Amino acid sequence: MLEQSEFIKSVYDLKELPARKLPEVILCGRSNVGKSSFINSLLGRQGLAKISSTPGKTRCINYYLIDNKFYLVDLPGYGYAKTSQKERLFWGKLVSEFISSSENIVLAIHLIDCRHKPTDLDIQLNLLLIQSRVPFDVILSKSDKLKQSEYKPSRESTFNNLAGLVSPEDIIFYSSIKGKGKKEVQKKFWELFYSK
Ligand SMILES: Nc1nc2c(ncn2[C@@H]2O[C@H](COP(=O)(O)OP(=O)(O)OP(=O)(O)O)[C@@H](O)[C@H]2O)c(=O)[nH]1
Ligand SMILES: [Mg+2]
Repeated sequence: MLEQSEFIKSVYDLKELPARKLPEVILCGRSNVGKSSFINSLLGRQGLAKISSTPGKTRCINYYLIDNKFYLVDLPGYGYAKTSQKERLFWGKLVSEFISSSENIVLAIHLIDCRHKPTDLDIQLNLLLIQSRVPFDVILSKSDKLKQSEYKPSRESTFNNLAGLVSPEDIIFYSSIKGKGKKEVQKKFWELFYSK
């Protein structure tokens, strides 16, 4: 499981989506929240998805083929203040059109930094996923930055600010550095793609 991973292509225009249709798991969330790091740590392949300390690194939709079964799709992050208005609009449009029009998304992983409460753009994304009837999981990233006592408040503030979640306990904490949460995420992939 999650053994073979291969970069397929970068997409800047929805007309360029891969011709081969497969189920997709998409990674979405604010710029710098750790989407690309999540992909690398989950696959155990540092450097597969590009990471940088400069936010806004992922500027296009990147497709990775996993075990010849499904695509992991790294989406551009939103909400980086220094990005020009024109570029922000371009990415916002690309991501929202992608989510609302895709018929292949089986799961959206919405990453939120565990130290911050969901932003307005997180709330917009949450509503877009619900409207588009895309199943989603909320994962709190960078959990290595939290003290034990901060887990419960972090989970509750996320739960209280987003719609469509059944219980705060459904929210997973993840750390790309420590590997926390990896087993729980692997279990989800197992159930989606490998157990049948
Ligand atoms: N402490 C800590 N830092 C992390 C973790 N995951 C990512 N980072 C750091 O956060 C920064 C952004 O990570 P990326 O994976 O590039 O974030 P992204 O969401 O892909 O960003 P964009 O491509 O701009 O949308 C980098 O400096 C990472 O090293 C984590 O689990 N813990
Ligand atoms: Mg990225």
